[in-house]
Amino acid sequence: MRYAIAIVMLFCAVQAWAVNVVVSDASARATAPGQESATVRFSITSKKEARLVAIVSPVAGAVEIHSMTHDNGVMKMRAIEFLQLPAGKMVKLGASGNHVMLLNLKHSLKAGDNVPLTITVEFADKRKEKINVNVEVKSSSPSRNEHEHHTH
Ligand SMILES: [Cu+2]
Repeated sequence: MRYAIAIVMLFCAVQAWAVNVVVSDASARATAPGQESATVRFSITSKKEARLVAIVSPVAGAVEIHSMTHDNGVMKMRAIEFLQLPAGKMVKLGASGNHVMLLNLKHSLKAGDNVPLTITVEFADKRKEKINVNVEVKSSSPSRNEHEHHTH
């Protein structure tokens, strides 16, 4: 098993020259029974100026990019159509600030699961690139005060 992972990683390293967009540290928290949404965290770096325009996952009815702003001391979230990716700069999507939500989950996320995510990025010349990502589901830690969803 460990050997197989090493081969996959080597393969990725060899392929890296052809890739314009790199996504790393993709993770989500295990969901509680009945929980219909989950936040996905990842870091994304595009070599060229681009926009993150779409995300899909087979486990979610919809995936949204959310931005969070402070408005007179009140935290507000809204879905945004795209996220700007400056050339060469790592953009982090976490539990606060800009984040990605899996909505209408088709089944609960269990620790140890891998959830596929397909991220579409559009470059200035309108060319698009799709990046397939495996999101690692980690056990939820109730001790940490995290951004849980919430009604919009
Ligand atoms: Cu949200």
